[in-house]
Amino acid sequence: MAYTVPKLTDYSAAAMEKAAGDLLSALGEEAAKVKNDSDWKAFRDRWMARKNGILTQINDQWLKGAPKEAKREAGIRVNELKAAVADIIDKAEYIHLELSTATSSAVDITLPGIRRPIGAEHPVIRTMHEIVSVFQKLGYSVAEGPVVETDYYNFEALNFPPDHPARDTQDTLFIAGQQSKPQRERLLLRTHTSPVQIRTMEKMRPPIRIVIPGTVHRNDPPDASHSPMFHQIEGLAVDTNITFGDLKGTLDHFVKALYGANVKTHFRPSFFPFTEPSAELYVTCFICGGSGRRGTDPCRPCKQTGWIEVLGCGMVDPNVFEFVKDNGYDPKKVSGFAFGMGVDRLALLKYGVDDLQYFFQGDVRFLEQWA
Ligand code: 2NL
Repeated sequence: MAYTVPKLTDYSAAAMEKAAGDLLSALGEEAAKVKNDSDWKAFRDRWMARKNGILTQINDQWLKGAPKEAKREAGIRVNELKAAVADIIDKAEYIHLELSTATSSAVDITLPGIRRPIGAEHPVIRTMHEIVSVFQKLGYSVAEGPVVETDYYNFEALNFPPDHPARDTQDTLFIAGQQSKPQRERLLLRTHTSPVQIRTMEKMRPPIRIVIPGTVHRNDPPDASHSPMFHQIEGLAVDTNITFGDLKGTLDHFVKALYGANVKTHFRPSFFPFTEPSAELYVTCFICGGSGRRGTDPCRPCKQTGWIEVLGCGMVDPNVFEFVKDNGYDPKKVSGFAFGMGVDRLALLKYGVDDLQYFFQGDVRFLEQWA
């Protein structure tokens, strides 16, 4: 006989347990009898139909009919039961769909398997791998380090003065409840991957060549060009007699490997607390080819200048080496260059995406374009 929802008069734990057990075993038996599409539809409607389906009935009869003092307990149990029923029906649907793709209920072993969509590398991670691999071919090692850092590694050892505006909570995300600690021990989300370079210099004596990819955080509200989390790659080369010429040659090679041998580069003076001198590296705009125009329209990515900023760089400030001097980094004996770039921004430019937020929303319609 077909299962019908019984009226509950006894709301004790044991009685509810039995009622739930009876319902689930009836559900299992009926699910096993589904043979074809019309069985499936009848089965689904009998259990799930909003109007008078069995799920609706248990809600109306068991829950709404419960005496006041049993309501809370009955609510919890009915919810658990509804979740279990929905889960079994989901599984039954999956099995039904798999079987109905065959011509009969017997498994046809000559049919191809069920094709599952394969994932694709995320465009930001793909750009990150491309950049890292250019440096690996030059002999650089890859290092990673913690995202939660101390003020010491994120700011102090990088020659940021104590009152530098980057240390403000407007710019940096701090871990709460650290006020009683000395400033250098306070925890924060790293705002760049440079702390890993300090950590690496503490562990490894010169000469070194490293690149550090990773996520970083800033206290910025999300918009088309900002995100509180983004990706950075920094690099560092330290040896005896490293010069600004080495920096220029290395980074010129890097952008040609990434954008093609035809691009031209130029360096403009800049400032960073941790390098002296400092520069920004520009390449001829790969959208307009350097003309600043696209047909009769102005070129937007380069703001009509014909040049696009790719990264910041410079010669490591001797004050930074002072913090790791005891591990062989005496600024009188070694020198080095360093650079840093925002991967997300480079990925936006590379793929012509006009809103950074697409990278972080996880919408498959966007991401499958890289599959
Ligand atoms: C940018 C600029 C830069 C560095 C990062 C660095 C690290 C150490 C010492 C010296 Cl340990 N410098 N990193 C140097 C120059 C620029 O990043 O615009 N990043 C997105």
